[in-house]
Amino acid sequence: MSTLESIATGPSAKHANGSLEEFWMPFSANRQFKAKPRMFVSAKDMHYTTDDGRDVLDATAGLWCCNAGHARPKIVDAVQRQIAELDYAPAFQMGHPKVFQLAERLAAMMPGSLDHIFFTNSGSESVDTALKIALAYHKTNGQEGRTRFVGRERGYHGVGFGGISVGGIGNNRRFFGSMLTGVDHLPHTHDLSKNAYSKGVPEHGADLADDLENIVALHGAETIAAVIVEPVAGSTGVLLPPKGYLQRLRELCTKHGILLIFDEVITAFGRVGNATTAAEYFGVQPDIITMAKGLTSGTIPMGAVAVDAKIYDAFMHGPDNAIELFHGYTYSGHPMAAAAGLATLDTYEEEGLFARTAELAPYWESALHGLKGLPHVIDLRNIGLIGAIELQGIEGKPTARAFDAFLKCYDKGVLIRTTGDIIALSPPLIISKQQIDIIFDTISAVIKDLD
Ligand code: PXG
Ligand code: PLP
Repeated sequence: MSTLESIATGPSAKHANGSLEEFWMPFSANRQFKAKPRMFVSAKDMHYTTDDGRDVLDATAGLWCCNAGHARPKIVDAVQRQIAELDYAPAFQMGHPKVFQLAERLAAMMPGSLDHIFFTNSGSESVDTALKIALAYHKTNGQEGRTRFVGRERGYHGVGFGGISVGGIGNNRRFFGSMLTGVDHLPHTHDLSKNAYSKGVPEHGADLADDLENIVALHGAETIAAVIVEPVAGSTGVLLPPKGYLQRLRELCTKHGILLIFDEVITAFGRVGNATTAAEYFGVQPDIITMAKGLTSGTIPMGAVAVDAKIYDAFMHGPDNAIELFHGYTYSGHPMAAAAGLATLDTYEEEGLFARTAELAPYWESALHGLKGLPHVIDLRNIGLIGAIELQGIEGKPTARAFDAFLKCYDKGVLIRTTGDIIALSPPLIISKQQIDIIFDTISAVIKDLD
């Protein structure tokens, strides 16, 4: 479309920086945004700066990804140097040193024998990669009948066809045909009637894992390749695993020879406590972990899949010149992403940021639970540096009340994220106590002011 034509589509099409029409924004209300845009032009540490020069405190680490904060010097420097030194190296049949260094480093941070790392460019690609590895593993292992997957209601596993198939969000599935076949879903674990206002993991619901037995009874264990769950569901509003639930899932998967995949795209890299992964934090060992986001602190797109040694080893036979896994991306282990990843892991380590999560978590928890009793608030949930405020939706207008809170917080200089009528918070791990106070004081004032 020409500029003149786009201007002719109305005031929503114009902005100081040019036309807004052409860019189809992901997961966004395009027309609402384009009528009243919200633009960030720079970021540093805990803050964004808007195009009208306002500082906005980042209570969401971008989209759960900038765990080290914004424009951190070591990461910026590593990426700047990398692009001048080696911009790209072919990912297939060739290597470059940093991708091996990053895999070695990451494998050492993984729990148990998750000793091998496959690189991708996003969480969605990590999920599809993990599902494909699970299928190929069983086939390689002489159990080619294991082709089914089990996900969970209200699970988010990205937007690839594999991810939406095992995911449990109606809107993310219903427009997109038949997806993967052979998928069942466990019930979600969110139960306000029993667990409202729990601090940390809730008491009730471990038995919901036993539904896996029903699925096994229905199809036979010998048909099921893997179970995939988020240890803490992020996207659908911070749903915590009931005490003992993840352990129970692990026991059942082991009993039935089913691989257990933890999707840690949000929970990895210090988000839930003083641990690299939620698996380590909860002391439950999966067979595969998917990651992305915090791996590079959101700076350069990168995802990773950590797999157990027994899985990797199952592929490593046959002739030396045979490709073992027919899967990979042009940009798997991209030099820029590898450089950013190494510098990010350095930053986490040098600044002790995972320990910082654990140090701040009690303060965060009490600040969050200080909102109890405010109008519309029906639940408060937390773990590590994650928080959720569940609001009663407006009758007949789901999501409207929380979205209004989002706009009002933004106007007051705090970036929050909403999903349905739930406010989800996940600040960079460099946050100070004073900034925690600002976040909850602002949200409290905004909630009191909501319709
Ligand atoms: N798995 C999980 C558990 C995720 O949270 C993905 C996979 C997909 O990652 P990519 O990189 O393909 O987006 C995610 C992503 C939100 C929000 O506000 C959450 C995600 C992405 C964007 C927004 O809750 N999670
Ligand atoms: N489509 C075409 C036509 C391609 O040639 C390729 C890669 O070579 C792809 C899709 C996949 O792209 P990527 O490897 O970046 O996922």
